[in-house]
Amino acid sequence: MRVYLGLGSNVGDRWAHLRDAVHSLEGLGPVRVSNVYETDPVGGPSGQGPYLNLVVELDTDASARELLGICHRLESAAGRVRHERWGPRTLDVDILWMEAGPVDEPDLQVPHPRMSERRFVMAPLAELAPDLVPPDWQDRAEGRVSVAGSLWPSRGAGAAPGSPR
Ligand code: A4P
Ligand code: MG
Repeated sequence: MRVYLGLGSNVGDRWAHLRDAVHSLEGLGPVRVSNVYETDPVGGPSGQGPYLNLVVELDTDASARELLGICHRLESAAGRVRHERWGPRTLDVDILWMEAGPVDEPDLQVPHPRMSERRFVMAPLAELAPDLVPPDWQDRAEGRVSVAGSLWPSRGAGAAPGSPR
């Protein structure tokens, strides 16, 4: 089943946090990875640094609950400490959409309820799943984004690379 995860980092070695997380996700099965985008923070305290964001497509039979556990484990592995909502973080991993269908529970909503308002989600998602993005997302979504490169330039298209693995 197709699943899309959104990853973001704006603290520490942002390229390394994203690369390590995607590397772990590859252990679950085949993945497709968008370009990495440099993005302005949306919401949260003023003065936080820019994010790097990307989207990963997984092919997995894991349940939404199992995926949420995986997201939290990846965040812990990156040393994430939660201070405030939308605050700076080494790694955020959100479930964006699941082919298995929607989930609406107090601590888990899929599709992610705010994804279509955010360019940092829509731009990388549009690369992998144009069927999931509204045609007018560029007008509706907020926050500036630009392609920063690819996690593994040798594996696919991408502009300037981050630190090599
Ligand atoms: N949760 C509910 N649904 C989901 C889901 N679909 N995927 C719950 C993952 N988690 C989900 O999240 C709080 C709780 O949301 C989780 O424990 C889970 O039970 P969190 O990661 O601890 O806190 P958060 O990320 O600060 O809150 P939230 O509401 O998830 O934030 P958003 O809306 O995801 O926004 N700007 C840029 N440029 N790039 C970013 O990546 N990220 C955010 C976070 C804000 N601004 C950003 C970025
Ligand atoms: Mg989150």
